[in-house]
Amino acid sequence: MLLGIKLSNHLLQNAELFTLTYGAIVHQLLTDLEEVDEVNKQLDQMGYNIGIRLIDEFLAKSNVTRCVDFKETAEVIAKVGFKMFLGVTASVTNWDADGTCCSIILEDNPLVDFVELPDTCQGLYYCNILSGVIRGALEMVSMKTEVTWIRDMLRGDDVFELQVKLLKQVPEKYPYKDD
Ligand code: MYR
Repeated sequence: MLLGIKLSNHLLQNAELFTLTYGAIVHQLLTDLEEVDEVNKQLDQMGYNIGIRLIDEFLAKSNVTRCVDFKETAEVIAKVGFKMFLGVTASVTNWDADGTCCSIILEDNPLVDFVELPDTCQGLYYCNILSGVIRGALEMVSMKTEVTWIRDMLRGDDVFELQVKLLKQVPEKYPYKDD
């Protein structure tokens, strides 16, 4: 067995179904791709594809207006985005001096409920879909980012820590061109 799912005898709630479905996707990718690095890439790509679509739903439902700077954007992701899509809030820390790199800290992550990684999966970034989602969503609001896992509770860390680095802010094009 590639991934251990510990499940006690109780009725599944929606959130649990979501968690288990995600586990099944990761499990299938591990079976199909065999290499954990490939699974990491695939999860990130899946997240990116979700992120570029999810931003519309996020902006429509949240009533969030354009953020004044990247600091505000990071807070919006942590407090509003995570709440909306994962049901938990995160905190933002470790800002660099120029305000273009920070960490989003997740103490509670429903994606990993019931999950234990066996030794064969130690290089796996199980939640890599989340980094892809953030990268994809931000790209749609003109921010090119690099999103990297710094700490991971499935690897024995005390929290999940995602580093979000703003690489480039692309000026937005006026959507209705004459030519
Ligand atoms: C702006 O400056 O236009 C506002 C940008 C807000 C971006 C919010 C992106 C939300 C991403 C949600 C991630 C959820 C992960 C589970």
